[in-house]
Amino acid sequence: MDKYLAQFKHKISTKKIKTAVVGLGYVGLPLALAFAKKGVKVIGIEIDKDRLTKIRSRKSYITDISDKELCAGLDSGRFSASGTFDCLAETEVIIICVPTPLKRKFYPNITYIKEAVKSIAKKIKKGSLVILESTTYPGTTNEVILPLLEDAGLVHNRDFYLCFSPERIDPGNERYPVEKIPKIVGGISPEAASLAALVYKNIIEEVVPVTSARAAEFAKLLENTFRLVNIALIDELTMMAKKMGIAIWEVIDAAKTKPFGFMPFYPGPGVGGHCIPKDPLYLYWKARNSGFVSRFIKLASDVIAFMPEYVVGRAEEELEARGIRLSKSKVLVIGVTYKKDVLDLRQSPSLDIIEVLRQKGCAVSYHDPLVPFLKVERIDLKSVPLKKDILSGFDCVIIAADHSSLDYNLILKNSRLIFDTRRVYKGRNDLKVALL
Ligand code: SAJ
Repeated sequence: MDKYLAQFKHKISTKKIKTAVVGLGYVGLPLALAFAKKGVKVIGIEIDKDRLTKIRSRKSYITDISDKELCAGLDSGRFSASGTFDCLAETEVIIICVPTPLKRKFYPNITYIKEAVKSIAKKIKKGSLVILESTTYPGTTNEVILPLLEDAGLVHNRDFYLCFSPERIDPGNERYPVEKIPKIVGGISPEAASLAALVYKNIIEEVVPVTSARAAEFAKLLENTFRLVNIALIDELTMMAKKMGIAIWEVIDAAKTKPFGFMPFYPGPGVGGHCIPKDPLYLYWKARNSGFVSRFIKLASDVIAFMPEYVVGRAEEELEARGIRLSKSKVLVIGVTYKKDVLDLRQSPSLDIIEVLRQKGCAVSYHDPLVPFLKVERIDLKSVPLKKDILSGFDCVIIAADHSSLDYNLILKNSRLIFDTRRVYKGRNDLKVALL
């Protein structure tokens, strides 16, 4: 092993290196603070001025990070935030955690990755390790990032080392903080992979090396495609069971007693978040460009996209059974985030439910303890208070996100009809509670 590499590895293992984390979102900020907590100096590079202001005023904007944890990082002197890439002159590890949205359905948008890499290429300290964490299609690291750095006159395995290591944050899951989630690492070269493995060994108990960046990119997409397809499957079986007059929840509870070869998934109002509805479409796009059309991904994506409409259709059925026309009804949607206890509206099915209800002429309101105001797309609403006289004023209450802080007894006692998409009333056979 050449002398530089040996020295680099020693500096990483003894935490003598400085790390830059590009993008301080739900992935980058917890990662940066995890490094700082373990004694590694980290500079977070964040172009969003609002976020920078919040960090400097010692306020966290990420659900999973408390102000206290943010302040601990800042006060330790090992975490700071910057709005520019100038700090790369003193860092030797650069981890990219920027968003990878869709241009439109089935079309990746890796602009944020490209912009970050172009900025890095201008300021990188020669010999640095660059790691991409953003979820993307297999081949991005080899086919996009490597050429961008080489076009800047940099030579791999000399001026930079390049790796992919997928982020695996599960928002709202306290059982698995960053340090407890095994970390896959795949390099453009074995040297790059070995450096990245050492970087993560400073903060994560288990590092899982694979033989290439492509394998690491694909592993992440396998994980999230697995979830998308299985959630879509249970959503479809829920619609099927309803037609057959069978309660799907009881079926799931029975099936999950099987101690092997089964993993329960639960029907919901649709699939939201920044990952599950989107990441598999990156794989679909790359596969199609490689001459393979994934019917599973396409079908699963279509099934989950239909769920909000299905929910409104079911609510309409329940109202009509009580002699109320949906178009003349008042409906309260409870929970507008994409899943319980996580302040994140991205791709939230609740927003689609509100849209569909409105298109059907409904008077729609919402309540969400995490979201006092809802101003997205064509929605501009204020969360109504959860009070008995307000609840009783609605023809139907749809529970779309089952936040732990909600008073479900108050809702049950004072609502006329509850459409419970999350089975919060498990085991309470109350005529006013309808299920998917
Ligand atoms: N959902 C269902 N039924 C289920 C499970 C989930 O309807 O049985 C819905 C949820 O309500 C939510 C959506 O699917 O709207 C996504 O939920 P999720 O928890 O699977 O996804 P995320 O985006 O919050 O977190 C996921 C991680 N979750 C888990 O592994 C449990 C994981 O897939 C990724 O590590 C992470 O996104 C990521 O960053 O990719």
